[in-house]
Amino acid sequence: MSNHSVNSVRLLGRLAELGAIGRDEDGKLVRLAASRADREGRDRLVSWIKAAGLDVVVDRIGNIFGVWATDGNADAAPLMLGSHLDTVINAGIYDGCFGVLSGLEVIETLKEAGFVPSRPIVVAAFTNEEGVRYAPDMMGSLVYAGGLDVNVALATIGTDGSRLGDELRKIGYAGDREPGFLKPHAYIELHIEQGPVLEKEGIPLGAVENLQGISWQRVTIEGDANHAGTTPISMRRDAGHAAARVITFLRARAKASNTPTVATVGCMAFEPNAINVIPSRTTFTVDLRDPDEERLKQEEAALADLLEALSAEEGVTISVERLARFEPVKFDERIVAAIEAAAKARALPFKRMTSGAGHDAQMIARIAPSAMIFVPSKGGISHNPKEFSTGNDLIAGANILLDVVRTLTEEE
Ligand code: HGY
Ligand code: MN
Ligand code: MN
Repeated sequence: MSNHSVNSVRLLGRLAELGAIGRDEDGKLVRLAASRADREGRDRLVSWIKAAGLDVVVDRIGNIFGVWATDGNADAAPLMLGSHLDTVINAGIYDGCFGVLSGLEVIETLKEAGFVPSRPIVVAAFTNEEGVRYAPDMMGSLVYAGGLDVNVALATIGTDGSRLGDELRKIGYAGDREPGFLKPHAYIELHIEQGPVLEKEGIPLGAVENLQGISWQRVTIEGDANHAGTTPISMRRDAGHAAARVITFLRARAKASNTPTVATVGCMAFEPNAINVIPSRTTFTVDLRDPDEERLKQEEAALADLLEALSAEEGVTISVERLARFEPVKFDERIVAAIEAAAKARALPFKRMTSGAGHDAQMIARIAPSAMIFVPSKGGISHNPKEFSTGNDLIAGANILLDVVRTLTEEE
């Protein structure tokens, strides 16, 4: 099997084609969940799934499934592949799309080779993996895995004040199937690493054995607007300065930790946001991550302690809203071993690794044995238009997925 290959022209061509969908007036790639641009990307995927002769199913949270079942295997639990099509703001073209398109490509390659799997093979595109417009991230797969009620998810209000359920209906992807309608036999997600490890070590493939914990919070600091010129420092209730102390505190702690702990303040808004007015309010997000649950809890506690001290020292009022909280996840040893075996069979160097990014696989792991395959990211860059992976690495990763899928669906 290890000499069989996916159709690299088709796969790389579709990646480029999908990457051209959802460009804004400045040419930036922005396909936020349930947006018009997201619909265009979804429609293109559905056209490819239909052309491949698969059944298309959409569930109530808008997850899209391409189902390849035969008369002989339709009753068996399916092997599920997939990832997501939605992107961050000013994104690269590989994050998520590579996993969905490779899943479809593997199915088409196996169909064209006359392979008859022992069970259905399904490719999934999960809704709102990025969580940029609607929190939490990995929402569609979280709902699918039963970790969030679908009606609660549909009622989520986005950063633009929109309601997810309304937006899914507007783009024609408010499906009727109940999320979780297919319980996978196993789930495998092929994804770009989005980090520097594989490239730095010159290794073309990652067998991902675990994924770090994620904590998302929104912090609001209320102070007093006042004149920038006349208000003595000692009399200020400066929400902007208090926010700045949070950012520097989080960076200093993560840097000093000598552990994989990371902390990011990605969004921030000042009010009234005027050059000569002391900010009366700041609203910002805090993204904390760590592969170790106890350490992640310590980081959250340290932040809570700082916010308490800040409100006393700076005379401000601070409130915190939890946006997402996912514990670290360990993937299925049997599937990770199958990924390693497939790499060995192709004499492809590989290494076991932890995922720093969140992925749909961490949610589907709640209902089925799951694992991930990584390919190198140039410069470790992602969530950035400079995101890039070479055609060779992409195809090598897709061929490992092909081999593992075949191994897991050969007549048992
Ligand atoms: O946040 C993440 O790690 C993923 O990109 N949603
Ligand atoms: Mn992703
Ligand atoms: Mn992402």
